[in-house]
Amino acid sequence: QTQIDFLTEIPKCEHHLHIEGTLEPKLLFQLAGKNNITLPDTFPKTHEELAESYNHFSNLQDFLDVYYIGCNVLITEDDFYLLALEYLTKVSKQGLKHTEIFFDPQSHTSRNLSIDLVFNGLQRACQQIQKECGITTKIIMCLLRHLPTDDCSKTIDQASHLIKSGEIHGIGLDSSEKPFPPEIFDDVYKKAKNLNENLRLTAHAGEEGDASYITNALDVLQVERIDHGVRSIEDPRVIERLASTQTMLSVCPLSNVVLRVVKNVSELPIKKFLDAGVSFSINSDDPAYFGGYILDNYLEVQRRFNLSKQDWKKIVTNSIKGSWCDNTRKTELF
Ligand code: ES4
Ligand code: ZN
Repeated sequence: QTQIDFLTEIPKCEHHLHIEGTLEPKLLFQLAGKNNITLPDTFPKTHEELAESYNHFSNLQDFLDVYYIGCNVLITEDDFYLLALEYLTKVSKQGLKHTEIFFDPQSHTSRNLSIDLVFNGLQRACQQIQKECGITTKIIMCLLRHLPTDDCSKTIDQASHLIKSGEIHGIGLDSSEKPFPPEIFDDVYKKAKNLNENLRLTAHAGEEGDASYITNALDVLQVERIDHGVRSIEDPRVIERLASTQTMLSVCPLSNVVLRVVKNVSELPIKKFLDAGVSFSINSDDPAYFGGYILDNYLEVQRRFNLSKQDWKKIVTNSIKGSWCDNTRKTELF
């Protein structure tokens, strides 16, 4: 059995995937044409040039500037449906069993699209793929931390029916991490949680920001998971806390290389997390921009760390445990 077969066959769960980050360059230009969207003059003119430009991001903001331009080509419910269906179809062939999908409503409501239009398109793709391939999904709404908290609060209002019904299963916090620390969003998170006590909470922290961002996300926002979190390794007290509370980190190896958090995947604290008993999952973040989907991220970790079957069993078990599917589904996955 080759390593590719082994890593394809193990039951994988994804917890850190921005659906807008699955917009492949080809589809970006197709949708821009169909929807009559004018791209900036300085934007690459072909999908090949666009894809090539992704090799030259120097940080998170560089990437976000392109990512938000990409968001602008998504207009109709079918655009969101097609986007999600293409992602889910790809990963169904990579042994993905369960995925928790982030979307950024503010990138769309700012262009006068409704949250329902975006959500319905995504949900339709999720329901179809569950029927056809058995992949389970949860949809998580992310707030853009570079926007005023009032705007984030308004977004919670606009999504309140979906939060109350549980169709939006969780809240996350993304976009430029610095200088927007988690504690600014204290009231916004409280307001969301008050709509539904079963609402799950997460936040990006400890990618660009230091370990104190992780501590504040846990203490102030009361999140139960941390997205990225790799800078936890800089503070032994944070490592001890993550391990003792079994708080899962959603680590994104290829993302960290493309956005220059590390020079290559071997610099990530994967072995240190395993040794310290810190729970983490492996994820693709924005696969159309970062050079690979879920399996590519697993393969790169294996290429750099040559983990044992026992290590992989631990990673798979922790990523099932840390998933926000129900216990019946978890039992199926184990
Ligand atoms: C993101 Cl990698 C990353 N970090 C923060 N916000 C994001 N939105 C999409 N990808
Ligand atoms: Zn992310």
